Amino acid sequence: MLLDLSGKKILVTGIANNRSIAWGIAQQLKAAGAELGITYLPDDKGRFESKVRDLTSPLQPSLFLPLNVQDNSQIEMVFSEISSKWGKLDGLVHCLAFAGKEELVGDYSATTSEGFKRALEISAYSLAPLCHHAKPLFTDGASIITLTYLGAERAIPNYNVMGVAKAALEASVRYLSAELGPEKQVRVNAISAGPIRTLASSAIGGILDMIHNVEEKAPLRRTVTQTEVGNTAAFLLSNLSSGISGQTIYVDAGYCINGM
Ligand code: IMJ
Repeated sequence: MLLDLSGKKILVTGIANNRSIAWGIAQQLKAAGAELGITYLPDDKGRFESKVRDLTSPLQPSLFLPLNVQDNSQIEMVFSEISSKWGKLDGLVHCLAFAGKEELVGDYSATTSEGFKRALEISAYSLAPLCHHAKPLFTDGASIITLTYLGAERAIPNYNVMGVAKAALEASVRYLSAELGPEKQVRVNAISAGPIRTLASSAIGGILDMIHNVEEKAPLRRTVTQTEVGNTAAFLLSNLSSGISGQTIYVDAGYCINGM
C-alpha cells in the first residue's frame, strides 16, 4: 500500500519562512495529494502574511487564514472557516512554539512567571484548544501531529523553559490521544525532530555546537532535513500509521539512542 493523502483536508500551522519545519511538512503533504489549509501569524505590518502567502501559493492552499493562538476568537474563526469550506477535517499539524529570547539563554531558575506562562501557553497549551474546536469536524481516522524536541526529556543548554513546554506538550499528546481515540479513531502523535537550521534555531546561542555534535555522534552522522521530517509527518497523517497514537516519534538521525 502506498502513501496516499488524496481527498484528505489538512490544516498546517506554524509556517514562518522557507526554513520552517512546517514548510517541509506542508510540501510533503501536498506531494502525497493532500488539500491544505494554511495559517500564518498576523502582525501589524502584514509581513508574515505576504511572506507566507508567496511561499505557499505553489501549494494552492484552499484556505489561508490568520491564527494567533493567544486569541481565542481567531481559533474560533479558523474552525468556522474550515466548517463552511470543507465541512470536515482529516488532519491538523501543530508547529507552534515561542519563548522570549531572554528565556533561552542562561539560568533556567531565572525564568520569569510571565515568560513561563507565555512559553507554555503558545508552545504547549495551544494544542488543546485547537483540538477542542476541531473535534466536531474530525473525520473517522483523522490524525493530529505536533513538533517536539529532545530538550523535553534531557537538560539541553539554553533550551530552558522550552524544554518544560515541550514536556507539557508531549504529555498533552498522550491525554489528547486518550480523549480523541475512542469515538472516531482520531490519533495524536508528536515528531521529535533533531536540530535543523530554522528561524526558531538561528537566533540561538550554541545551536551550531549542537549541530556539530549531531554530525559527529548521531548513528547517521548528519542532521536531518525538513523533507525527512515532512515525510514522517505524511506517514503519521496517512492511514499507513493507523495503529500509532500517543507517541513521540524521533526523526533525529538516531541521535537520542546514544549514552553519550
Ligand atoms: C532553542 C533554544 C536553545 C537550544 C536549542 C533550541 N536547540 C535547538 C533549538 C539545541 C535545536 C530549536 N528548537 C528545538 C526550538 O524548539 C526553538 C524554539 C524557539 C526559538 C526561538 C528563537 C527566537 C525567539 N523565540 C523562540 N522561541 C522558541 O525569539
